[in-house]
Parts: sequence; C-alpha cells; structure tokens
Amino acid sequence: MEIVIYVVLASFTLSACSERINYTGYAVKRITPKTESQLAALKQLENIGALFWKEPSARGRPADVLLPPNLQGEMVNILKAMGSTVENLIENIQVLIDNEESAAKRTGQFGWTAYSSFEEINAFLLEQHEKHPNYTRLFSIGKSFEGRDLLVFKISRGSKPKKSIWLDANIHAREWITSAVATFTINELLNGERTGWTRDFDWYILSILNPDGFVYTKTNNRLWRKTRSTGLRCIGADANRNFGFHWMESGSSNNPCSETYGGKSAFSELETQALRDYIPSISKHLVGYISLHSYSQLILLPYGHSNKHIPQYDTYMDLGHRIAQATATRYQTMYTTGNIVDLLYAASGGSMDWVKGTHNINLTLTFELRDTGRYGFLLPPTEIIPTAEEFLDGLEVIVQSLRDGIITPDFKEH
Ligand code: 0X9
Ligand code: ZN
Repeated sequence: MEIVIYVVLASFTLSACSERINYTGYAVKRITPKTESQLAALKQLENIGALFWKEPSARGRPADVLLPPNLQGEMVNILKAMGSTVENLIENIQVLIDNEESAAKRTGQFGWTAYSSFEEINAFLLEQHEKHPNYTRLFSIGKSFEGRDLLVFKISRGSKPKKSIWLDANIHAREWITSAVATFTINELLNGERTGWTRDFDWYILSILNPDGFVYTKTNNRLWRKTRSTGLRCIGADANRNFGFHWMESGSSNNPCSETYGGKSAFSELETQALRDYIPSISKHLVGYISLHSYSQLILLPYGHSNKHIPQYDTYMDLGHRIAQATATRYQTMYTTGNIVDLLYAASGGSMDWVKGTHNINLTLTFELRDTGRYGFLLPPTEIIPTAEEFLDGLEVIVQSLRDGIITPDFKEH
C-alpha cells in the first residue's frame, strides 16, 4: 500500500513539474489610474490573480496588467467606472507565446532568428571561446540555486588589463530578448563589425544571470520573473530587488509570493551573491556597467531608491540623449532617457544601483529593450536582430564616451 501511494505521489509530482502553464485568454491591459483611490484599487489586483508587467506607481502613470479571463469583465468595468483609462494591449497572450516558436527560423546552427535554450547558449559560448582561445575566457562566478553555472564570457586582448565594461542580461527570467542581445554582442565583438572595441576595453558578459528562472520559462511558465529559490510559502525572489544597496527601501515587497519580493535578506540569492563577490575583483578597472532588461525602450540612470538626481545627472542625461539618437537611426526605434523613479517607479535593491553606489563605477546604465507593449515580454524572434543592432548603435556612443573619458571616474557621492 505504502509503495502504491509513493508511486502515485511521485508521478503526480512529476506531472506537476513538467506541466506548462497555458495562458489562453489571458489579456494585457494598460490601465492608468487618475486618483489615489484608483491607484489603490489597481494595486489590489495583484492579490486576486492579476500580474503586473509594469507596476502601478503613481496617478497618471500607466501600469501594464496581465489579467486572467475571469478578471477581464466586471473587474475592469469597476476600474473604468472609477475613472481609470483602460487600453487593450494584448488580447490573448497564448497566441503570442505559440508564435515565438512558430515564427522562429531554426537553421540547426546557433543564431538570432529564434530564441535559444540555456544549453544552446552555453554551447555557443564554449564554441566561441574555443574559436578564440588566446584572448577569451569562459568561467563561472558561482552557481545558481539549482546548481547551474553563472558563466561570464571575458574578452581581453593583449597582456595588460584594460578599462573594462560589464554587460549582464536575463536577471529577470522572462526577458528573453536580453540574453539574445548579449550573445549577439559577444559575436559582434569577436566575429563581427565591432572587434575594434576590444582593442581599448576588456569585456565581461554574463548572458544569463538568472539561469534557473530562464530554464523555468522554457519548461513551465513563460512569464516567470524571479529566481527559483525555495521558501516556506512561495518560490523565488526578485533578484533585481535583492542587492544590498538601500535594500527593501522602496518598490520592493516583503511578501514572498509577490513578483517584486526582495528576498529574506539582502543578497539572500546565490545569483546576486555571485556578483557581490566577483565585481570587487574587477572594480578597479571597471568603467562601465550595463544591465539589460525589457521592455519599454528606456535608458535608465541610477538610482531606483530615490527621485533625487545623481550629481552627474546632466552629463548622464546628455549621454542618454546621444545614445537614444543612435538607437533611433537604423529603424527609428525611440528610446527615452531618464532617472528610474522619474520614468518608471521606485525600485531599490537593483544590480545597477549596488554597482554604482558601492563601487562608484563611473558609468552605470540599465536598458529596457524593445518594445513598448505591443508584444511586451513576448517579442517575436524576428525582432531579435533589429533590437540587437540598434542596441549596438547605442553602445557605440557609450564606448566612444568612455574612450574620450567624457564620463570621468572621479565622482564621489558618499
Ligand atoms: O523593475 C525592474 O527591476 C526593472 N524593470 S522590469 O520591467 N525589467 O522589471 C527596472 C530596473 C530598475 N533598476 C534599478 N532599480 N536599478
Ligand atoms: Zn527586468
């Protein structure tokens, strides 16, 4: 009898593990509250089954909300009746999820016309290292909660260390475009048109900062955001709220089931610990830190904990505007530059803020890549290459500024 129960339980767990969430009929709506009470009502939606693609933050600021079918009728009518504006962004997101695969062009070789798996990305990194063994390194800076390596790809020509630029991606699991852009960048630096950038800089690229979450988006839930660490009630913390700089001060939740849960303590997650422990070893040479996110087409300046502008705000804004000009040249894609709190919402404990605030790196930026909400996190694979190309056009402005020393390393803020 005991054995039977064991077998039944085991097979149940297995099927529960391998089940993929189906999002048929789930819609994304852009809801703009006009009063404090509308804002409060909107925030309540998370407790009854809605998920925020973009958090509600203030009156007049739109929030993007993923609504299951049962919340699209009466609930939306109540919000409308209260006076909020409601715009339909996506009717049925399962169609877009299915489309990611059906629109993918898989050639049998690694490329950017389809979204790659964790294994495919790692194989690409290894292949590139083997192709350029003399001036690249591929190494792990730690393990994820489920034991996956956090692989950094380093490009360093010559024998002396140079000024370094760090790029990381996929700290948020569902933001697939970010790791695709990271691997595209590696390819451009090694085999493409941007090899010149490796003459003046060493590059550190961590393509998947949250591998457990990333794998989980492939196997179970396309829209997973957090890490996969186990807690008592719910799984995972928002790694971009888990860094130890103004941790839990604003825009973070202490509810373990929330999408913006800051974790049990600062650096409770192995993935953020890995950065905490590795960055100091390179910070002496680090002049640029760039974190890739999606979506919204933004170039975000530090910090997320306060709306107070950094001392170098004007220099950063000027640079941001020039980056945005460059990202628009190829496909007229418009990026907006600004402070996190000014453009989005308060959000403390982010990786960029910790890098900037703790290590005083002269240039730290967060990119929110394509798009502005037509597809959101479910950006079609046909947009990977254009998104990466325009990002590199923007990166060129950054590289040039760091070369010219326009942003100098001497600012002290604390
Ligand atoms: O909320 C976030 O973590 C980012 N937006 S996203 O939609 N990709 O989740 C914004 C990052 C803000 N960055 C920092 N606070 N450093
Ligand atoms: Zn993100």
